[in-house]
Amino acid sequence: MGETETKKKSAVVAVVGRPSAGKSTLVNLLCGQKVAITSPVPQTTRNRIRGILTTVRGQLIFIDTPGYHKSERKFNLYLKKLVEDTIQEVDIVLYVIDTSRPPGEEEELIAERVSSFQGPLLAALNKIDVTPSYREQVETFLNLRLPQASRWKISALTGEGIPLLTQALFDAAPEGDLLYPEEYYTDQDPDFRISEIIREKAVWETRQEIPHSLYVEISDMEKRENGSLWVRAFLVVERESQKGILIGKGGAKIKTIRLAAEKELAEIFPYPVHLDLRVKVDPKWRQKDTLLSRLFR
Ligand SMILES: Nc1nc2c(ncn2[C@@H]2O[C@H](COP(=O)(O)OP(=O)(O)OP(=O)(O)O)[C@@H](O)[C@H]2O)c(=O)[nH]1
Ligand SMILES: [Mg+2]
Repeated sequence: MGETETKKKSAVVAVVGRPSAGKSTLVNLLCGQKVAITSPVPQTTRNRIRGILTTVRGQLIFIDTPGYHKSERKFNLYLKKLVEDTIQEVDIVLYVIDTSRPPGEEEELIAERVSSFQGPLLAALNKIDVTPSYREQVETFLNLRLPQASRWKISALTGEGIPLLTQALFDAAPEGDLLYPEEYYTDQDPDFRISEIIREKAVWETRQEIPHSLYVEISDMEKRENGSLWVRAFLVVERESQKGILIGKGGAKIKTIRLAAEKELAEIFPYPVHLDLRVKVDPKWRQKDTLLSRLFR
């Protein structure tokens, strides 16, 4: 390496915060690609989703995490543990805090969790495009609880403040080799991505109770002779009434979900994806350890 050539930076960044703070929206924006599904319904993310940004300065690997919040339900304990484990394994923590809501008990909980992190801690004050704003309360909260965190005012919706935040992340990153090939922006398997996009469309089409009661499982995938991919997926809910809502009158709702998912999948994959969606009921799925540990990784 020549003397004038600067060394590459490389870091794994945990993106943490309470439900609906805008973590997934931010990761998508930072990576320039949609890697994580988003929705107005809290607790959308259930996995550790990697989004990768490669620039001339090096590579940042973002780990989007489920919204951190207090709950003793088995389902939520799994999600909480994913966040806690992630913080243990990363170089940098990016704490996303929503300035459109006053910081409350949930923020206290996250602040406590990240306060012991030894590496660089950045706080992204998100949703600065929203009025009324609780930015002052958020600043006071951070002064009190996490004075060591640097502050970055951003909007993951409009993109305001993002270049400065990206620069700060690279500044904080250690020198190192790229962990992924330059063209990668995520490391998700196709079947996981497909199931997530189906889940996102189902969440947007139903809202309220359905999103938390739903998981999507791919049961079959087959490459067809014409080059297209055929996928059968089950949308699993907890009650018969929810099954009815998802299917809709004469199958109208499930058709809307299918078409929306197929449209988005056509933009992601270099071949058409045809979905065969089925709805089934499993009243106890959120109590099953083997299923939860397989689904929430
Ligand atoms: N106005 C505004 N809305 C935002 C901003 N960032 C995110 N949102 C919205 O906030 C909602 C939640 O966004 P997500 O990115 O799904 O939030 P999350 O933190 O990943 O949520 P969980 O996965 O449930 O923990 C969505 O409706 C986003 O469009 C922002 O900067 N400004
Ligand atoms: Mg999310």
